[in-house]
Amino acid sequence: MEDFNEWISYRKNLINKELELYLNKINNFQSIIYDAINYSIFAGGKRIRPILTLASYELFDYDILIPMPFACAVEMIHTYSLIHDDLPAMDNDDFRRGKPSCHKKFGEDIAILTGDALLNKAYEIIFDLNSQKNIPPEKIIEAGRILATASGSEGMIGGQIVDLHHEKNNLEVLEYMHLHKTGAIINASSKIGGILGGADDEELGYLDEFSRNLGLAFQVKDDILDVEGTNEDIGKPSGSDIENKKLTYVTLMGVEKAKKLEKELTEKSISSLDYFGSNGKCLKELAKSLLNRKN
Ligand code: GRG
Repeated sequence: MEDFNEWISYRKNLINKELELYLNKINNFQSIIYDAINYSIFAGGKRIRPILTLASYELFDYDILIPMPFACAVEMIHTYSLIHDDLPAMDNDDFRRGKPSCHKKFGEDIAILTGDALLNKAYEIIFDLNSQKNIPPEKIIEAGRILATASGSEGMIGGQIVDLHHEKNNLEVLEYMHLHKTGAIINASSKIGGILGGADDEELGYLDEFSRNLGLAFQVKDDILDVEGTNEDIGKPSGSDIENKKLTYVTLMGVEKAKKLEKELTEKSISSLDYFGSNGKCLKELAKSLLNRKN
């Protein structure tokens, strides 16, 4: 769909330009941190989460520069989580986004600090009230709180702990882990867009439902891509989940059932947007496009 591809690339380019501005290299004694930050941020991510923030905001208003600081903050936190996830103490992955992972390129010490720096930069941007004059401070605080909770021990970090330290042998634990590890930031990305756009409780409820199911569908697809994707497309060796004896939707239920589940979750997520009428068209297209993604 030509229009939709243009819609996506326009937003992706804008996000990349803003990220460049925020992460501009400073030539000082610690300048290596900017090399590592830029290496990881611009390694070729799809920018799904910041696009979700912008698209959720667009249900209510057209000016996507208003939620942009939050969209960039979400991508910074996502990239920090990938850098830390790749470390030897966690998933020990040598490749990310088709390139050597941050610690392979810069060493573990710099990779840890790069993740930490991105996490802190995200909140520095959000709470720079001078650059966010068009948003009432109470909305900035509410959206910031949602991002912090989603990133923390009851969100993404909680899911990562379950992944590393809890026995995963059934669908209930698997779903809990992914709703937190992958789903929490996807959920927050969408709700933040809604909050900044002025969504009421009912509208936020629909965005919550939409992005919860989308986050799970996204993870099921990730598991399918691990067995069906090419190394080139997914940017790392395929089949690593099976090799590492990981419990995934595919290893638990087989690839065909996993595909059926992904489709059902995507349809469910799309139907939560019916409430928004024709305003929900682009967000629905975004959900559909994730069903067909190759990486
Ligand atoms: C280390 C604090 C900490 C958390 C790690 C999110 C996470 C928690 C780890 C990522 C592990 C992983 C590969 C999960 C599968 C789903 C996922 C988040 C994939 C990567 O997201 P994409 O596909 O990546 O949006 P790009 O590179 O396009 O941004």
